[in-house]
Amino acid sequence: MGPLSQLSTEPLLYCRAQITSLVNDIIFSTASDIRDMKVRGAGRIARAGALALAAYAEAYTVRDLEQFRSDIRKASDTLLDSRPTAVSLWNGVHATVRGLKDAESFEAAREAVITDGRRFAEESEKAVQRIARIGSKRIKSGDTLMTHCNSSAAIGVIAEAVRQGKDVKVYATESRPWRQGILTVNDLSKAGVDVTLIIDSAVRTVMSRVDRVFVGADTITSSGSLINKIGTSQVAMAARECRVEFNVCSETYKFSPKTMFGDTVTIEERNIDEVVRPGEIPEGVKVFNPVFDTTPARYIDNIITELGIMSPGAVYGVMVRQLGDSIFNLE
Ligand code: RUB
Repeated sequence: MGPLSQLSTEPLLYCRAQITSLVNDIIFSTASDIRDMKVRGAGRIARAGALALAAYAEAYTVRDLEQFRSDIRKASDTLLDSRPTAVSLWNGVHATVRGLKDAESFEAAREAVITDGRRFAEESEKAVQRIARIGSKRIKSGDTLMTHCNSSAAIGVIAEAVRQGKDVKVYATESRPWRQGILTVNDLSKAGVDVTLIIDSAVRTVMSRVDRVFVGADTITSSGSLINKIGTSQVAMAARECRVEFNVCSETYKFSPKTMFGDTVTIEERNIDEVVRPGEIPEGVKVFNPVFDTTPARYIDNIITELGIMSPGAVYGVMVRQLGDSIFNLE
């Protein structure tokens, strides 16, 4: 390559590098927003992942199918590495890239990622709205409810019941250490709900006044167990002891098909700075900060999904039906 061609291609290479780094920024900034919990909640992170891949595909300029496939795979892995527990992100990313394999041209592959990413996000929003309509029917005027953490699906159900004119009271847990309960009381208060904030250790005391619990889901396993914000299982056990109905509000993209084949759900552990300030405890004292826990299926009365209300025992059948033939490619 002579000096002339070097002169003419260098600016082009420079521009291409700039564009590539801008395109990669879409993925890196979404992954870091999810990791730092600027975007949080299982539904929101799934939509953010799907829309980031769609935006990445839209901005992608190298018109080479194999290169595109490989870069989308890397982008997907970067997003999936951001938080490990919510299967919604995995399902959202896989729903977005599913057309890549059979696409015969770069244009077709890019179009598939853009369309499927946007479709996933739209359907996810619709599922949350449908759950609100279905779940609200479980609530009677005069009910006292409890919710834990900050779940848009659970809040949607309660807000819809109040919108229909039902008179309900809600206890919302603080949800240490991130205190998502503060978001919840703000959300519910904006929706006109009579809401009381309680500290997490008040759950057992308050449960005797509660008629129904509504929580969200990060992941539901093939055996119908729930993985959700740490403390959910204690809420469920207290509810069972007091004979209080325990409802999980979960879009079906929070069902984990991987658990059918023996995969276990990784429970995220976060930095100890979220629990104690530097210097607050003696050196050598350990801090354990798991941010999700597992509620066994036997503590769950209803799983409220966009397909309807089901028992934990029905989850396996729904997974098989939804996956169809693709079930054989999962193991
Ligand atoms: C949020 C949490 C929520 C579920 C469901 O944890 O556990 O209950 O994600 O939320 P974090 P949604 O704040 O650590 O992400 O119904 O909004 O999907």
